[in-house]
Amino acid sequence: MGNYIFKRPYQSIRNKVASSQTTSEEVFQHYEFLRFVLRLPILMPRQPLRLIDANINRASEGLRLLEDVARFILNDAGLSQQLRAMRHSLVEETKSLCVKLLSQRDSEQDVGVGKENVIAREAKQSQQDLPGVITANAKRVAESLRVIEELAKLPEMSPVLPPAKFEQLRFTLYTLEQRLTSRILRQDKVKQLAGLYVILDRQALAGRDELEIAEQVIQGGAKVIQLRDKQSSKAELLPIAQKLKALCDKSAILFIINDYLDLVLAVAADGLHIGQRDLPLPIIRKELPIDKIVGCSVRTVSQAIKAQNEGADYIAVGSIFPTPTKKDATVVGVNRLKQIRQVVTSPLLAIGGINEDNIGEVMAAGADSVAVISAVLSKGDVKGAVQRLMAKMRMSRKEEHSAFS
Ligand code: TZP
Ligand code: MG
Repeated sequence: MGNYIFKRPYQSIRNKVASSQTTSEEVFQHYEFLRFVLRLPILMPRQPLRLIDANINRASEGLRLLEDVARFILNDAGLSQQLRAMRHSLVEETKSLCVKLLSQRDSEQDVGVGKENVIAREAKQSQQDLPGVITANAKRVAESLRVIEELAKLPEMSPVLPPAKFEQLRFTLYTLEQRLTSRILRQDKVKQLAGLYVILDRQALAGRDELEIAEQVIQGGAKVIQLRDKQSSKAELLPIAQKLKALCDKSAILFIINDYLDLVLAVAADGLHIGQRDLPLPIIRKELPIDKIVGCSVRTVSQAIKAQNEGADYIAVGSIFPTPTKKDATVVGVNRLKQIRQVVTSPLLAIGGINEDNIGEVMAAGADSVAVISAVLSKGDVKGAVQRLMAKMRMSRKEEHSAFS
């Protein structure tokens, strides 16, 4: 019978309970009758309140951790804002119970304090890395929300604690956990984009061996290689992509494929590069494993904002200068890069007509990195060309402004 909180006006019920074998359900019904007649407050069971209090605390602690990962590690304003909104709505939904919950808190008597249970042990084991920490905390939040949801279904609870709200929060969490984990899994790859990005355009290679040139590019110190071919069949490209992938893996270089989602999947490349006429980014995201990066080419400020909102891992802005490599490319100029830099926080890659003479200007305009074809592939000394471009890029990079840092 100690299950329910009795106040002085309910003394008669208390006496009745003490002197008979009345069940708690009967007590609850008596009380509900009196409550209706005397306009008394809703009777709250004591133990569920204690459980709800503990689980609200657990859920909001876990949410805070996820929010901080999004904010301080990923610098992702959108994601951290969504997690903060979730935490606030948890507080909002339970606000009316705040005093009652605090009254039932009895941390000193908590038999679970200081004891490591199986879940905690498993969580610790999986927390060796950041994705593990995220998974463990998201699980903790989901479990707590589920507990609150189940308790909210008790007849005496549901009027003040709508169970559907907690179910909704749980499903929002599942989506945010997936976004957070996939961002974390791609973060290291995105960081590598800070190095020079060399596009192995097979037409620009003009019959030279892709693998030999790729080796020189890697020796020069480039950090990303993209395979681009606007003419060959995918059947022709597949073995080339496989060899390049193996070489890049061996050298810890990122391997990106232009245009072809299916080739990325077939060779397990690190990512895909798309333009404005390729499949939309949200469709591509659904098809690619969550650890693959996607880059998107843009010409305008609105295209850049859209690419960022749709979750592009990097945005290629170009063509910055006129280029013989892509004669039909719209030349957008360095100013366009500056405009995009002002509104977009995603890593920006400048592309189009960039060489040793203008790379400094492009970096100063806000590029995080640079992608080149002819500045490397038109040179006899490929390795030397990469080294010189990288040296100039390093010189002009202002670390504190880099989206990769
Ligand atoms: N997209 C915009 S310009 C361009 C592409 C693929 C060509 C870049 O080649 P280059 O030789 O570095 O100007
Ligand atoms: Mg394309």
